[in-house]
Amino acid sequence: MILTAETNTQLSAFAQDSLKGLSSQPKYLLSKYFYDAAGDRLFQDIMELPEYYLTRCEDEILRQYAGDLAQYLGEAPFDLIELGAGDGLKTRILLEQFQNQALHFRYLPVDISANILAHLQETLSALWPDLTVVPLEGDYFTALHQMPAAETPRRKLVLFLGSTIGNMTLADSRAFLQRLRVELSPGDLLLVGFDLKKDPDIILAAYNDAAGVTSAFNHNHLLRINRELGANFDAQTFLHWPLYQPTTGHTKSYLLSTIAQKVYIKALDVNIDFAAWEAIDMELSKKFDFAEIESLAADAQLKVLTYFQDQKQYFSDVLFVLE
Ligand code: AVI
Repeated sequence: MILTAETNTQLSAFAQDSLKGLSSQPKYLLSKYFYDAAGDRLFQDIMELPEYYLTRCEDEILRQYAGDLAQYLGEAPFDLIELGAGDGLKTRILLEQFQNQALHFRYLPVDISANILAHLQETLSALWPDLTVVPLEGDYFTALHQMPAAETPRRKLVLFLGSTIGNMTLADSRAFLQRLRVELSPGDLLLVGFDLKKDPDIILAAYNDAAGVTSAFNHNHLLRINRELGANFDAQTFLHWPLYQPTTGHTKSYLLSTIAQKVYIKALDVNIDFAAWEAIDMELSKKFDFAEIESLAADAQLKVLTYFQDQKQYFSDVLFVLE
């Protein structure tokens, strides 16, 4: 039987997207599905890797410039909204600084995972019992719409950290910023983490670590299809193959089927044929230059206020204001 996503409305979004991607030419899987419980743990491990400079650079930036950021906010109350808050680890640096300066704000972490939000709220209220935390569960834009109003209108500072914007195509990040802009008012601020173009060896190593954690992270996507959709992928027959393209700044991850094989997916009742060395496109992690960032800002009618950078100038948290 030939199944298509359109004729199988009872299938989960994960099943439909897996089917669509694995039936396409070339094959692809959506990187948003990396993050099941095992994927979350592997990503935590990635962030600790010596080669994965991104997290350390952003930590350094937030530590160094949290005080400068606070100066842009002034005395008036504001809402600190974080898109994709996760465990909120990096944001703790900002929360601490803002608390120490006795700024008046609510923290509104947005995440798709109710579990992560509950955990985050618990940790933060143990640390700072007086901090108002308003967790917003769901996708970014739905959550922003559901945001409970404060007693008086106040400025927003929206955080979109960790180079998550690099997991979108340039066209998608343009559309994302334009859509986000509609949710903001003049004077609102946006802080976005961009990984910058740099020596390709440094970039490639971050996605091809010696311990093989990034490879396991990619393989876990196939294992998730096994677990949740009853497939029989033999992950070891798929080779992790990252590439960096210096003109576009595209860091791509592929899994290559090292042999010709058929994989059966029970929940879909389909066989997927792989030719020897056929690739699955797994992920885009785009690296930016300043001209691209300026052009994204101009298209969303945002103005760059400042580029906060780490000492090595590998990464930038860019502060935008809506004019
Ligand atoms: C979540 N995201 C910003 C990571 C990145 O660098 O693109 C995901 C990742 N993939 C492999 N290593 C890390």
